[in-house]
Amino acid sequence: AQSASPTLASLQREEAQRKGRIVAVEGNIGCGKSTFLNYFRKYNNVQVFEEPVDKWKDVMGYNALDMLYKDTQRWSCPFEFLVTLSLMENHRAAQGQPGVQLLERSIYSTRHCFMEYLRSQGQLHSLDHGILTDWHTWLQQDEHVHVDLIVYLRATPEVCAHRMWLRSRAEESDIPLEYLRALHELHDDWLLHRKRGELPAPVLVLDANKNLQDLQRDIDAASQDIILGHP
Ligand code: TTP
Repeated sequence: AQSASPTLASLQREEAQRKGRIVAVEGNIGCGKSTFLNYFRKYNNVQVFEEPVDKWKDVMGYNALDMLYKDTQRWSCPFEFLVTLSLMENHRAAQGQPGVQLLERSIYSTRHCFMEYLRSQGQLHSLDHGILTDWHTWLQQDEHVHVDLIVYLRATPEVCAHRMWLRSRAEESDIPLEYLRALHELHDDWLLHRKRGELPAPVLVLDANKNLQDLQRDIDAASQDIILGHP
């Protein structure tokens, strides 16, 4: 019977399920990436890969995140290597899985936002930056860093600062607004103005200044894009 034949949408859904789909969630510190990821935990075809910030607070007994903020010049290089390793672990775990894999960040924001900021401030020596960049170039050639979509949670630096203040991560207590402003520009340059070369995937921009309730409406409206991609 006609009603039993599959629709185009259902075929696309099946295809996406079979192949798997990798979505990286990006945006400034405090923009709400964790809240966004938590929202998707209710879907049983979605797996969430969080950034292991807690692990960065205990690396062989050292609080690397705290050391980074206390003496950025000294610790930025090993910290960026640490972040890159953590994110590569997530990339690799997500590849080849059926369903939707939601990644908190990707190695791309480490490179284009954080490493770039640290270099521009002279807090990452140009030799350190060069070696890290070579590593990133090599890693990007690896099939395991494939991403199908980037969701950019775009919030003003002021909103991010307020949310950071609400969550009060001790290590981040002295972060100045200027740092969030600079990171905001770098995310925009990378994802909106495309100043950092070819993007690894299409970008879906969501206005993350909204409160959670309003943002949820946008997320629900965009879920089709996030889960299946454009037909
Ligand atoms: P984020 O990766 O922005 O994670 P978050 O928990 O702040 O995100 P959200 O509030 O949106 O849920 O940053 C975590 C910490 O790690 C933050 O202090 C910035 C730092 N960091 C670096 O210093 N370098 C890096 O390359 C990355 C990815 C993070």
